[in-house]
Parts: sequence; C-alpha cells; structure tokens
Amino acid sequence: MSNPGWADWSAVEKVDPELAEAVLGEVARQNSKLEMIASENFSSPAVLAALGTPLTNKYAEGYPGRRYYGGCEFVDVAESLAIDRAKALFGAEHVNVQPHAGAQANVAAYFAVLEPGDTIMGMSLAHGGHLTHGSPVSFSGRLFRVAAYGVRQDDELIDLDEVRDIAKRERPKMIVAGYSAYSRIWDFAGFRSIADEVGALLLVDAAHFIGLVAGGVHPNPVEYADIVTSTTHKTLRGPRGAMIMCRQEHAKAIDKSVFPGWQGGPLMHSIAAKAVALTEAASEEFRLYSQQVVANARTLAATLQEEGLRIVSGGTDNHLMLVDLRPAGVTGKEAEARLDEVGITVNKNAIPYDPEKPFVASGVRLGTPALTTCGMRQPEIEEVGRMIAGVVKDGASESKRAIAGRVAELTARFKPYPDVA
Ligand code: DSN
Repeated sequence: MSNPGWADWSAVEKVDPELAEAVLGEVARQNSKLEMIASENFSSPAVLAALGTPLTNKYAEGYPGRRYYGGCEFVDVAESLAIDRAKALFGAEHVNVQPHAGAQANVAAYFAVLEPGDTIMGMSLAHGGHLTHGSPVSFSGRLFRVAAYGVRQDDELIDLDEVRDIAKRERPKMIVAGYSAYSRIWDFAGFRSIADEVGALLLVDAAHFIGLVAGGVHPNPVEYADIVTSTTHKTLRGPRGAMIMCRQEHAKAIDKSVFPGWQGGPLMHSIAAKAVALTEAASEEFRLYSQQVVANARTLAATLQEEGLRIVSGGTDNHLMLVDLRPAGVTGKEAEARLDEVGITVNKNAIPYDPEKPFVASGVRLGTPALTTCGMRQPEIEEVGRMIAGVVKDGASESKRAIAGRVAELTARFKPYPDVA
C-alpha cells in the first residue's frame, strides 16, 4: 500500500493491522462512492497532516498567553493563527476555536448568555432546524423553554411575519437562526430586526454554510448576529470541530463558557488543522470551489425536477436540497438503501409537514460540497442527478446494476484521495 503523503501508514500497520485495515477500508469507501451527505466533505492532505501531529499530546487549558500549563509556546502560535485567520476571513471581533464540535459550540454559546429556564426561539428540527436549536431530546430543549418556528406549508419558506408574531408573544431571550436542512438564503437582516424589536440576542448557527460565506457566495451572518457558531468540517472543508465568533461584548463570557464551563483541554492538533483550513478557505481556489458548490447544487435540483421529483421550496440557493420522494412512491428510508446499493451515499430526511416518522421520512437530503471537492462540475452532476432519479424511480436489480457500473466509472475519475492505492 502506498503512503498517501499525509500519514505514515507503515507505523499504523505495524502496530495495529486490524485498525489499519478499517481505516484503509474507509478511505477506499470514500474513494469509490458518490458522497452526497450535505454535511460531509473531504479535507485536504494539509489538514489531515496537521491532525496527525504531536500537537495532540499537549495540554493547554486556557487561551494563548494565558495557559494553566507550561510549554505552550508553540500551541499558542497554532491557536493564534487559527483565531486571527477566522477574524480576518469573517470580519469577527472575537473568535474561540476550541469547541470540539458543533453541538459543543452551541451549548457553550447558549450558556455564555442564558440561564436555564430562559426562552429560546429556534427552527424546529422537523422543518430543517438542528437538535441543538430546541429539540426536546437535546440539552437545548431540556434546559430552556423553547418557542419553535418553522416554514409555511404552501411555499416551504420561513415566514418572517410569523417569526415576528411568535417572538412578540414568547419574548425569547435569544433567537437562534440557522439550519441543517433548509436550502434557501436566510434573511439575517430580517431576523436581526425582529431580535431588536423584542430585545433578544441573535445567534446564527452557520455550521452548514460557513464555507460558502468564506467563499463569498453567501451573506455573512457575522455582520448581523451577536454570536455565530459554526462547525469547521462541512462546507469549510477543515477538520471535524467547531468555533464561535462573537461581538467583543460577549468575548469574555464565550471564552469562560467554553473553558472552564464546558470543556477541558483543547484539542491542539485539531486547532492546528483549523488554522490550515482557514488559510485554505481564504484562497482564490476556495472562492472558485464555493461558486462551483452552489452551481452544482442548482444543476442537481433542476435535473431532479426535470426527472419528476419535487424539491422542497422549489429549489436551492446553497449547497443542499431536500427531495420529496412521494411523487416516486418511495420513502426516504427505502431511497437511502437503494442509493447505497449503487454507491451513492445520502441521508433520509424528514420534509416539512412530513406524514412519515423521522426514521422513515418522505425525503432525502442531498448536498454537493464533497463531489465538488472531487472536481465534479455541472455535466457530471447532471449525470449523477439522472442516476439518483433512475434508482429512486426504478428499484429493479437490472437498472441498479447498470447505474452501479456508471457510478464506478465516475468515481474512478473523481476521487478525494487519488494517491491512496
Ligand atoms: N449531523 C449534521 C448534519 O448532518 O447536518 C448536523 O449536526
């Protein structure tokens, strides 16, 4: 097996061949399937290399220049680079790059400015929000009083008047904007003005679309929100992890809430990899990449519509879409399984006002960040769209075999890690 350039495989193979086999199996899977889960991406060899460094060994509770451990001079450089790059890229007054993941960023951000029992307003999970935006099964729904908003039934868009009405009635201390399954540009200015009207803070969870902001193809929530939380591994294409950006007035509270409030030692290898990803995200190459992500999503949505499938809200402005499979008479669960059989990886997803249970769901969520990283452009994406529609509409073994063959041809040309044998 060849060395991919970002890891010394021989060491892993020697010490733990069983684990090495699992890792290589996963890399081979990523290289040989069409990855269409909207929240996934393929980080670069430089990001992966940073993750695999001895920075993982270092304890560094505290922040650059103010640590509870000695020997932090180099990890201070890594963390300061990540902070400064995020500030410059997004125009943020303050950045904390220590949250281990998106949910941890949200819990730390909420507790920086709220007390248990306070009211938050977030988009309901069933309409495209996230578990941490107030779902009863997450800390957010258990520790806070929740007033949820959603999308209109007729056009499946957020109704700002309804959001305003709920906000006036429920008087939330904080409004959470952001999504994990909404395909339209969010009206940050509208949410800001509602928050101001009712005296609420505005938190934007930008986990899904922050890479599009970096690439200049999406409005920047930092200009509108008091606090912006984000993952670093989705459209931003960095390591698995998260960060929080905020106005200076919340800086101390955010930092205290992350550490010592909710986390212990920061993952310094991951923070180093965030620094690398942020420098990549500031590049011209990344700007072109982000434009292509959005162009590819538009092509995919249009292709599926031509094939008779319904796209929730009629289309997409970002990197993802929800496909209503009811016109094809298939559930999300069935479509996910069929697509998996031909080498296309997606997730079933509830659509707004879904008559099915979430584990069955009437839709699938599709995204273009990962395939765009592999170099696919509109012609390939159009073909992928036709294959998806083909599998969804016709589950016969023969047609699935033909499509699986074509998937194999495409993935042979468009791989995330072509150097891994
Ligand atoms: N799991 C992420 C997603 O798929 O959108 C959200 O946490």
